[in-house]
Amino acid sequence: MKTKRIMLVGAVNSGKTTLANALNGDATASVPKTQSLGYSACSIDTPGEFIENPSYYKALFATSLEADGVAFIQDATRNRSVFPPGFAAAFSKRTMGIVTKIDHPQADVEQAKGFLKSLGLSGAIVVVSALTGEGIDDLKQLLNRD
Ligand SMILES: Nc1nc2c(ncn2[C@@H]2O[C@H](COP(=O)(O)OP(=O)(O)O)[C@@H](O)[C@H]2O)c(=O)[nH]1
Ligand SMILES: [Mg+2]
Repeated sequence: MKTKRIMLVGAVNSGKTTLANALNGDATASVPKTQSLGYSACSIDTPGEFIENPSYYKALFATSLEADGVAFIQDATRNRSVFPPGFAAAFSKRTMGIVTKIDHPQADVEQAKGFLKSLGLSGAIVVVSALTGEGIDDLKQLLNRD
């Protein structure tokens, strides 16, 4: 079976590139600021600017056509969301939520899940830490199911 590829969408510094490295088995790779799309076997990493600036939304919609699904990334340490309510419904692919940085002392996982729920996701919300690896194997299994 072909590896499923998920597009990662989220704010600047939400942990997208670190998560992409973990999913692609390269957890120790350095994390340069993502200025452009990062294509890997399991993921398409997108710049945070694409969700923070509505004039880039069309780039997200176009890129999603090359992915099997779209994952919206919410940093558990942030007390705000950059996603417009209902935004997941604008994509024709399967959508899911991923809460990152759950290892952090300031993480508020329930608040982060609440932000993601307002997106109208078709799929699940999973919680992970790329730092400790918690939830990463579960996420990989979920991504490659059916
Ligand atoms: N504590 C903690 N920090 C993380 C985690 N994932 C990423 N970070 C940190 O968050 C910052 C932004 O990560 P990055 O992957 O570059 O975010 P991006 O801008 O969304 O690609 C970096 O300093 C990472 O080390 C995590 O699971 N736990
Ligand atoms: Mg990045």
